[in-house]
Amino acid sequence: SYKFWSTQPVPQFDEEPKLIEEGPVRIQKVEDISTEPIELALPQFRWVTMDLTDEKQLEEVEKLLYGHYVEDDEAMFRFKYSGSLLRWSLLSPGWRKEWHVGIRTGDTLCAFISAIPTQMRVRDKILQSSEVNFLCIHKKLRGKRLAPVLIKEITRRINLDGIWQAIYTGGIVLPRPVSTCRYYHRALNWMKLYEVGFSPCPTNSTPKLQDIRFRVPENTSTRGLREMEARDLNAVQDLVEAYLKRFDLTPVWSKDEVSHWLLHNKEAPGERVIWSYVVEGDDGKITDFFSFYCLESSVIRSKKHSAIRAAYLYYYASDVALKTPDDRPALKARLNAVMADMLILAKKSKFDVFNALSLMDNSLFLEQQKFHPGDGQLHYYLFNYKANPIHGGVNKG
Ligand code: YNC
Ligand code: MG
Repeated sequence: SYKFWSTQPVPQFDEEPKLIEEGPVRIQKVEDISTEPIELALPQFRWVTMDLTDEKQLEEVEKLLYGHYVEDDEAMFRFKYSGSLLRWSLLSPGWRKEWHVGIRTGDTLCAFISAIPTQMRVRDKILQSSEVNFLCIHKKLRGKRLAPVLIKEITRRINLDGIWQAIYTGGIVLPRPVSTCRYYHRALNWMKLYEVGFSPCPTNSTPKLQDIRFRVPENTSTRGLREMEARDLNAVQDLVEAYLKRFDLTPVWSKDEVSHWLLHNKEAPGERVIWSYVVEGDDGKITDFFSFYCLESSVIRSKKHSAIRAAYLYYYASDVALKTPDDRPALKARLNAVMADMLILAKKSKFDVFNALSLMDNSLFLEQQKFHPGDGQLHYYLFNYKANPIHGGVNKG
């Protein structure tokens, strides 16, 4: 019953789920891709390419998402992407203006979809690919089959650049997830999360006790822990690359990308996006790395609070996994030590909650660090690539 998705080069639910040879679903040539935009059925609509280096246009996208982007099932919270977070997400190395696609009615931006180029590794194959995100349609234009039009238009623009694969994620089930993760939440400001209706109070506890339960120490305890700096780029790239080899679906980053995605740019305008830390051994070697980014959520109806400040676990790595690859207890102990410090640092930076997904090695520390599973799931999808199911190993913003 997926009228649109059943026509697309993605595995369908009725197809045999047994082990398959991995590869593209269909092969095309750039010459065969139309140079004309997909037709917009309604005459008052027109395609626009958004220039996100222009502050005014960036603000228009910010405003559309602010009012109309992803909400939880009960419509209590809505993702609130800041201008600087959008700049980080969409102006990454190699970004293309044509992949920032809008629809206007009159002067008003009423729909958006975007992609960025990325190399991705699926098991042993490296693919030139794209990452599609920020599909958003104004609430008044929902249910009009505009989403398939946006998806077909961005596919066309990506194909014209000779790229045939994409990765994307979503909370809804479509044909057919390659991986599914659960969201976990770790309260840092439990009382506020309680007041906005995010954290319920268990019947055998009281708000006061809950607040105490989620307190973190004042100071970190890992020796050699400090903020990542530009001089750490090579070491962090090597460590993260080696660590990610252990997973089946990962990005493959150039030095520029490592810098863009992981290094806090003090000169960048607007609110801070990324926090990255390293552990430097006594010999000067970088042994561990972790990072998180800031994504606020609007609280849709609360008198007291307008937004929740959430940290999302991003990439991390530890050389314990490389030096003693089979020693899970050693890795578990190390990750728990650094992640406990990460929570302290996030608390110091005024985050209300720390979010993480059930991927990479997160199962080794989520429960011990008092993360609790939420109701949200995140499905990962590959466009025009069949792959066997993947358990853990992706991470994205
Ligand atoms: C979704 N999230 O199933 P069928 S995530 C993909 N991703 O098609 P209409 C989606 N498809 O079932 P509405 C989707 N949500 O008939 C719905 N669909 O086959 C499919 N929400 O279209 C749906 N942002 O226009 C159905 O639906 C068809 O008006 C119905 O619009 C949907 O960014 C939406 O959650 C999501 O703004 C735009 O509800 C709207 O309801 C909205 O009648 C709030 O559409 C915000 C929200 C989605 C966040 C994200 C990733 C998007 C990935 C898109 C797929 C990319 C494929 C790869 C392309 C490049 C290929 C290369 C190379
Ligand atoms: Mg629609």
